[in-house]
Amino acid sequence: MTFPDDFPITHRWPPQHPDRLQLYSFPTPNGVKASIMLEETGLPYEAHKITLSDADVKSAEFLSLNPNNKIPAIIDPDGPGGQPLALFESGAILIYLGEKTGQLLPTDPAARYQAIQWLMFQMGGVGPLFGQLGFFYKFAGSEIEDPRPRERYINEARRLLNVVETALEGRDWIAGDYSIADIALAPWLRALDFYGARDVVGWADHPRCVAYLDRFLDRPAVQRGLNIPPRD
Ligand SMILES: N[C@@H](CCC(=O)N[C@@H](CS)C(=O)NCC(=O)O)C(=O)O
Repeated sequence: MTFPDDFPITHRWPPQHPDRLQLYSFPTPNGVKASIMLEETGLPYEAHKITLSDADVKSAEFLSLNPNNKIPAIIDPDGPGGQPLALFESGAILIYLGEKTGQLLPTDPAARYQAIQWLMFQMGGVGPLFGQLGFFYKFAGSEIEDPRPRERYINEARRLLNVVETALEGRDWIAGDYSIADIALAPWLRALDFYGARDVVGWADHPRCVAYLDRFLDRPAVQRGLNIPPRD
């Protein structure tokens, strides 16, 4: 496989710098994980805006990269063995970039598995559950009369927030040192504000989570990554 010739996504989103890592994304809580990680590591990359409209994420060109029609996705023209590597799923992208750059993924085995553990906690718990909370509390699902789905996701979000609050006792970052686990988790804590759901999950009663998110948002690379690619 050669890049860009063997990658149909480039027909619609052509690279200006084919030697650089290509990011296909939109600044949502999942999308910014990849852009923040790229900003933190300093790896040269080129960002392409893929909106969440069907015309983009369900286009044949994007599906050729991610058959699951979701951002973010990347192509590294200089992947393992010098071959191009295409990758989707933000957790896999974070692990890959951590390993490629030797940054933000500890090399000590115990610390490494702690970081991966919290990354998985976000991928399998916080992300899907908070996402459903957003749907049932703010978006189309908020019009559904049956209160049970809404209550279910509010209660689960509260429970998950308590888990994070407890885990942050005596530490600045979720797995000890700043890592890919924080880049996965903190954007989802931030999303509670976007969903207008802070009060309903008792955000202010979680002072360690509040301080943790402030600490994350204070990082210059995070501020840059939150707006890549620009929405407009
Ligand atoms: N598990 C995936 C989830 C990605 C995801 O849900 N992306 C959303 C935006 S935050 C998306 O692309 N939605 C478009 C769609 O579902 O049509 C990951 O972590 O990469």
